[in-house]
Amino acid sequence: MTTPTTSLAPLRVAMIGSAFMGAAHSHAWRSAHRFFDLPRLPVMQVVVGRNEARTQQAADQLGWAEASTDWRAVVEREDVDLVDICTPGDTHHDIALAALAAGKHVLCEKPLANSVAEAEEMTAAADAAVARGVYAMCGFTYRRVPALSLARELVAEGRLGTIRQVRAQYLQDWLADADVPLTWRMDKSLAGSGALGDTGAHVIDATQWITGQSITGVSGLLETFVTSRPVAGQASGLGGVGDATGERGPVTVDDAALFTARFDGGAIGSFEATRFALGRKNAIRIEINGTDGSLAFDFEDMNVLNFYDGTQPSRLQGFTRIYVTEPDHPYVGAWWPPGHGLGYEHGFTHQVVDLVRAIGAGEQPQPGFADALAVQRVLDAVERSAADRSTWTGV
Ligand code: SOE
Repeated sequence: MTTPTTSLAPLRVAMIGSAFMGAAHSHAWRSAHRFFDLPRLPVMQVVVGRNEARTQQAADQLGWAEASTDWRAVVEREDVDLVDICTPGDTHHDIALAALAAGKHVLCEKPLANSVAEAEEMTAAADAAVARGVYAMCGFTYRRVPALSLARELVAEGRLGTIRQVRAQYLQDWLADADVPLTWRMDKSLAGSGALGDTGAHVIDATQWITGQSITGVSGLLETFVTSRPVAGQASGLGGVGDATGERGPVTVDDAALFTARFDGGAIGSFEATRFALGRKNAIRIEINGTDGSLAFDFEDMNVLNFYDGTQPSRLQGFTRIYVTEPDHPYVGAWWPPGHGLGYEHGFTHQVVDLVRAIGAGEQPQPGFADALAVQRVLDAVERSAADRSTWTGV
């Protein structure tokens, strides 16, 4: 554990949005410098929300010095160095462009935007800002799960040989009940898409990053099982209990998404994202098969990476369950004694660590907006493919 030092130059943060992601990011801004050596000291300057009382409550609870309801004024403030965007997708574009124009570094939640056109504009603005020493990063947090970072290292070391197949699933079940109330996540004009962009985007980014290969084409299938939901109800966590007897509003996004893909290094992939996989709470499953070995990961057992070394003599072969809790595993040494394990929140802390270190070094943080634009292009291709029924073959 490192000792927080006030001799570091501050990095004054404004966070826009204070719900689930806002709470996760706040935890990261609070804890990063207490466990990792950072070149700048994060200062939780101001949190922004729409409702004054609720935002003040969030500031008090999450540890922000101030609350505001005016993001446009906040991104212009002299005493803000970085804008952290934790709002629904429909606002990412405007906030990011305004922040970059005002010379602020940006951390933007995924998916980067609600369309390729928006993402292109954001990426152009981020590219232009680099010359001014201003950096933008997209929050594909799962890159910072130690087991997935280790997976990327093993692929880069050539331990899997040539990658042949990628199998990726992001399974949740918080919408399986047809009377979960309607929220922004089910409104295309606010969220951009449903399971596809919300969680599918994570596994698209993770698999491209781990394999070092880019997706070049897809064939997609989207489904909305429950087309209307209660307008009123008690939201809790992601889901909640809706008024089953009252007014219903339309669900305009996909509940589940499936697609197959080709990667530029010759691999083929299958992808699935759903909020209807009853019993699966946050099952991010990634399996990669190469000519020399395989990797398998499930976030519901997030401290474990399964590795099959096909170069071993056959009498010794079998998946090795690597418990990714050793000091020489990515990020892990900064935390607890060996074997004690990490949780969901640590990925966000590692994200802050990598961002602040890149800013301190004057380097582009990863993933930048260009990487997020690449993901956006895949999302868009899946939607176009799913809408085009001409290649659907009846039986
Ligand atoms: C909801 O599906 C959600 O909160 C996503 O928006 C997050 O990106 C993911 O980390 C957890 O699930």
